[in-house]
Amino acid sequence: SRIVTVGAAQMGPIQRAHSRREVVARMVELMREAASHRCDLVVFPELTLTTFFPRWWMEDQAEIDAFFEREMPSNETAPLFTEAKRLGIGFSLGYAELTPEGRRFNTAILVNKSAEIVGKYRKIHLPGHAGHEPWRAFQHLEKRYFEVGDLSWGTWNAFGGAMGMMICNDRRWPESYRVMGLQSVEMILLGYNTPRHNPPAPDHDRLSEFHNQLVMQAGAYQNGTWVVGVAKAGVEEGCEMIGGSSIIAPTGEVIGQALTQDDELVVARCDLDLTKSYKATTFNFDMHRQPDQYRRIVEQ
Ligand code: ING
Repeated sequence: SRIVTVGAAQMGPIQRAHSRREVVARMVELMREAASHRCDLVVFPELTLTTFFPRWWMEDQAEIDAFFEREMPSNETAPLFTEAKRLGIGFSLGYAELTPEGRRFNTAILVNKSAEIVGKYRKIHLPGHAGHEPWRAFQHLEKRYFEVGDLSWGTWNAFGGAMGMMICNDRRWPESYRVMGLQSVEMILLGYNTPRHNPPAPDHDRLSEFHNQLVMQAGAYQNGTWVVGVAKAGVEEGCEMIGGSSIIAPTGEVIGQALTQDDELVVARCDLDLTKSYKATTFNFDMHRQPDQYRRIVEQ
C-alpha cells in the first residue's frame, strides 16, 4: 500500500475586508492541525486568498488586480511555505494569478514537503458570463476576469503517486477527469467556490450538494482515482456558498466529508494502491476504450 494522509482544508467565508495576512493565518492553523494528524498533504480551495471577487462587476483594472497575486510565494503567502517546510507537509493552493506578461488565470499549484512548487494548473472551464448582467442577485464573471487555462490537465509524481489538479467548474465536465485518467492519475486535488443559488436556473439550487457529490464521485470511479474536493464555504458578502468538502475513493465512495460551513479539516488515509483494481479491470482503458468512436467529443 501507498498511503497518503490527506487533509482537506475547507475554508469558511472570506469577506472583502479580510486581509491576505488574516486568511494566511487561518490557513496556517489548518496546516498545523493537519500536521497533528500526520497529514502528508493539505488541500486548500479555489481562490483561497481572497473573497470570491467574480461575484462583482468591476471596471477599474487596479481594483480588479488587487485580488490577484503577482508572485508566488509573495510576502503575504510566504508564511504558508515556511510553515509547510517546518512541518514537513505538502499542500495545494488556489489563487488568482497575474503573470509578468499581464495575463490573468484562475490558478492552482502543488507544493511538495520541501516547499517547492512541483505543479501548476490554470482553470479551463470558466463558468458564468462575461458581460454585466444586473438582473442577477450576484454576478459570476470568471469569463471576464480570467483567461482560459493554457496548461491542459497534467499529472505530477509527488507524495508517492501520480497527482493531478482541476478547479471548481472543471469537476462538472467528464473530460477534465478523463484527460488525467489517460495519464494514469491516482489522486485529483480540486478546490471550489460554489454559490448555492444559480441565477439562470434557480430550480437547480435544491440539488447543489447532490450535484457536487455526483460529479466528483463519478469522476473518481470512472477514472480509478482518488478525488479530494475542497470548498470555500459559507456566506461571503451576502452570497451563500456550499461546503461539503469531500475525500472520495476510487470506488466512488465518500470516505470523509466536512460537516460545517466554516474552516474545517477533514482527514483521511488514502491508499493509492486502491486505484489498481479499477485501472486493471473495469477501466482498463487500453483494453476497453474505443477512441475511434469518440471523435464527436473533440469536434468544435
Ligand atoms: N463555481 C460554480 C461551480 O461550477 C456553478 C459555478 C455554480 C456552476 C452552480 C453551475 C452551478 O461549482 C465556480 N467557481 O466554478
